Amino acid sequence: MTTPVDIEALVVGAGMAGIYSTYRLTRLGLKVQCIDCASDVGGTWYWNTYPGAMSDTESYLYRYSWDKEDLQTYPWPRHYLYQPEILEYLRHVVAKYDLRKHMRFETEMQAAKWDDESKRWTVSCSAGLTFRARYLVNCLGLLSKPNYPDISGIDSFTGTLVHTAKWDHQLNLNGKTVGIIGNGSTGVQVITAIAPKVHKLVSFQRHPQYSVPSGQGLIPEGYRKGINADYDNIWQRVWSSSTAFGVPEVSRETMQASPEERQEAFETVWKQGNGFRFMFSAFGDLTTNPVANEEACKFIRGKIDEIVEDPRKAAALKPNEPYARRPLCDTGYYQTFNRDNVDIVDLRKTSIERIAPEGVQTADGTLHHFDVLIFATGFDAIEGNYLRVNITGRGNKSLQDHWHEGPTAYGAVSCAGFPNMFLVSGPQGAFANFPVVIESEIEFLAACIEHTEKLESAESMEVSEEAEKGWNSLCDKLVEGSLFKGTASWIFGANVKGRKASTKFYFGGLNKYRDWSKHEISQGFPSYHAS
Ligand code: NA7
Repeated sequence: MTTPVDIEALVVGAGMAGIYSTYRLTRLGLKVQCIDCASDVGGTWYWNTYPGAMSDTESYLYRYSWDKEDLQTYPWPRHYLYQPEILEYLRHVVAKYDLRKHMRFETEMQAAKWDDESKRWTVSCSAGLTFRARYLVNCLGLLSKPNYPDISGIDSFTGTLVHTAKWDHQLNLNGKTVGIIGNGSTGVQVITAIAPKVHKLVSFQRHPQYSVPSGQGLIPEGYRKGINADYDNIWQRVWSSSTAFGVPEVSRETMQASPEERQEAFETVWKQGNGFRFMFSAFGDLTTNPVANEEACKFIRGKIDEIVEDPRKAAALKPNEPYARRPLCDTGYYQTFNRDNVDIVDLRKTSIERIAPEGVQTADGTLHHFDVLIFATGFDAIEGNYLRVNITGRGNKSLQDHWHEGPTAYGAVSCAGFPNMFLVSGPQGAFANFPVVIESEIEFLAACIEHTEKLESAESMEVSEEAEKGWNSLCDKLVEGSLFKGTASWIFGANVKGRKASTKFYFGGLNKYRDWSKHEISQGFPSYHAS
């Protein structure tokens, strides 16, 4: 081991969370080092460079809230941002605040160990580098460890195989025969983007998705002016909302409306665009009342029938489970299947048997030949990134051990037995618009660090086991009655083989999360003890 470099705070990850953490902690006067295994800033938006990659949060909210001047001036031409635009924005913030001097790239945290005597974390990184820090702020990302499907024969494929989270920019799809496995947020974007380029595209679809139009397009004249003039109110509304997506959250019950009113209400939000608007702005009970939920499902299935001309493709695209996965929106996904060069294999009817050297072999005996196979199969979300690093807290307890029943964290930021360690976008954070969630968590941890810095006879803060267990029970309780719970997806860890499903989000809403945070801060962190 090389001689450790002494710093005050180590921020691991230079994505949206790592950038803001570095900004906040340097503003507290701490000596901060931020590291990332990538060769530049960006996190999610550094890695996810597949065709069509974009945010489904409206541009005016997919940014930091704390720089008013930047909010008013930084350009965004369309309602939604594409990946290169987000990456450019993040680079711009890093440059504007001169944060790069605190950052080191191609440096991966491999192990972190707490020493209770010196009250320091020793963090060993790639290239033999070691840091000794009072605070360890993990901004490892919610969705960063790619998940590969558990299908036999993957290595035998002789064409080009690519995961969307590790896109190969040398890959030219023009005129190619392409198969894609996965039709979540990512798959829907890729399919829509590449269909016009490729010779043939086949989507292998296990669960169809309910998707609504995003409303993407250039912003009309005067739109930006209106947003700029109202930004203060906009943020106030976002912070006091549950989902923080800037859409109205209504309480009207679906079944109280007449069939005509229902149709009209769904039609209005469909036309306005945005997945969260469709789910929360027409009626307030789509995620809790199965009867109401089925009304939304019927509406979207009706749209699929209207849009998709080939009845076989339309039948394949229509989901029959509740509308209770992450709400998707798109820029013409269902329409894409009207193209002659785009087809769909309904894996509810025939499963994938294996990947063969030539392509994909399905159980009905068909061998689908491909030049390129794309995996849009998602991520080992939330804990996936943590469990590959050896993090050891007080009394030699590993984070793996601590999370053997599933990942938990008090307020989504602290684990008992891991003093002065914080997580951002770790387990049990608010299920809401992520930039806003990230900021809210960082505001909390920065306040906790500031508090610790002022302690006279102690150097560390550690959350109590009781508080962490209480938060976990609260998360379990809050998800009761939500239709999300019954639908297998990454949101509960059900997408990764061998991973125990658990409650990985706080479904109380961002507003309640922020109330909790304000209360804990104003009371002097009663759930923590100093030592
Ligand atoms: P998701 O939402 O986890 O989607 C992964 C997709 O891959 C989904 O359609 C899965 O089908 C499919 N999948 C995974 N394994 C297989 C196998 N073995 N066979 C067939 N299909 C498979 O990941 P995304 O990257 O799209 O989105 C993640 C988040 O990023 C998203 O929610 C946004 O927050 C941003 P399934 O539905 O499990 O049947």
